[in-house]
Amino acid sequence: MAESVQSSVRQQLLAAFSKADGEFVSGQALAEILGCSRTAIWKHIEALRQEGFELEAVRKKGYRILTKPDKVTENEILIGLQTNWLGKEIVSLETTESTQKEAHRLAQEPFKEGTVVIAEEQTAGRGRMTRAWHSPKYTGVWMSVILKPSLPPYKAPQFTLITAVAIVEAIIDVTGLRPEIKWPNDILLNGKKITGILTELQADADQIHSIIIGIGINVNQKEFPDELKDIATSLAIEKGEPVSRSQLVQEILKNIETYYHVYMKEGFADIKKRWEKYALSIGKKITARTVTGVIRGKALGITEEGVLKLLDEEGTIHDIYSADIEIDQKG
Ligand code: BT5
Repeated sequence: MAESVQSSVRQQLLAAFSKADGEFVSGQALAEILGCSRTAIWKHIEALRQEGFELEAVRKKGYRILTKPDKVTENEILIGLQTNWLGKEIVSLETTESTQKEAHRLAQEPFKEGTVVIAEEQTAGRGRMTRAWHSPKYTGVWMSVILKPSLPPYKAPQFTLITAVAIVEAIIDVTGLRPEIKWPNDILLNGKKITGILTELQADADQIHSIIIGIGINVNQKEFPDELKDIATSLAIEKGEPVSRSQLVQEILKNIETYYHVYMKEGFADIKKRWEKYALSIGKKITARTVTGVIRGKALGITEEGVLKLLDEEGTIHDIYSADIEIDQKG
């Protein structure tokens, strides 16, 4: 209890610095905003320094923030977060088995829509169909976003596509790199996977209770284990310098909030257009491996529901709901 009160004071302190936008805030002003003594303020400033924040203290001027540590704790994400509701509630963990698992648990209790679970490390991160997701400490974004749209379950795949667009645009804005989307849930740079998205549901037959979007982004890894080295890359490897994870998370949350509103108000058309602009496979010859078999053909595009349309050599159009796809090099 005492610790959570302390950390909420620190959040208010960070919010005050965020508002000051790099300018000094006097100790007196901070004491008034937070309703505590100047000595208490000093102690909180020290605690933030321990967390890795660089804070300057100048007599008669007060304090100002110089740099944030590259961590993905609640404080790093909240300072500068430009959303109205998404990510205002953050559960940040140093280590966890899987943020999806944690988010599923949270979604069974009363929770605020837009709650985000994020971890510095996952010990049992997962992909689709119980595949493993490699999530080493302090190097990536491993997070789950919980939404509660009032929609039927068949709309859920669209959230993978909304999230993919949100992530691609965030990566472009933060790094200048130009990723591509591989249907349904991969984002690639130079043909290697940088991001995986895992959309899961708690729902009954006609109503979504909650949708849990798992996002894994390789940000600052310098290398990968043998089994991934040919298929995975990180933003830092591609850009040649480290990338701020908290800034990336802030941009992604802002974009998801924006596109979620667009989608709920106007439907899928705008997002579909953007998705197709970034998509790698449309118009190409591909091989789709589904649970029922392998289909080869030309990827025609996606439907309003996010289903992939595939034209095979006999001229039959297939609706692909879920698959792993490979792009034919000759296609
Ligand atoms: C995915 O599955 O791409 C979805 C990954 C979602 C991970 C996030 S992290 C936060 C949240 N919490 C979780 O526990 N999960 C979500 P899929 O399309 O099935 O791809 C899985 C395959 O990608 C694996 O079988 C590997 O081949 C490969 N892979 C594993 N770790 C990777 C990494 N860090 N980078 C690139 N590829 C990886």
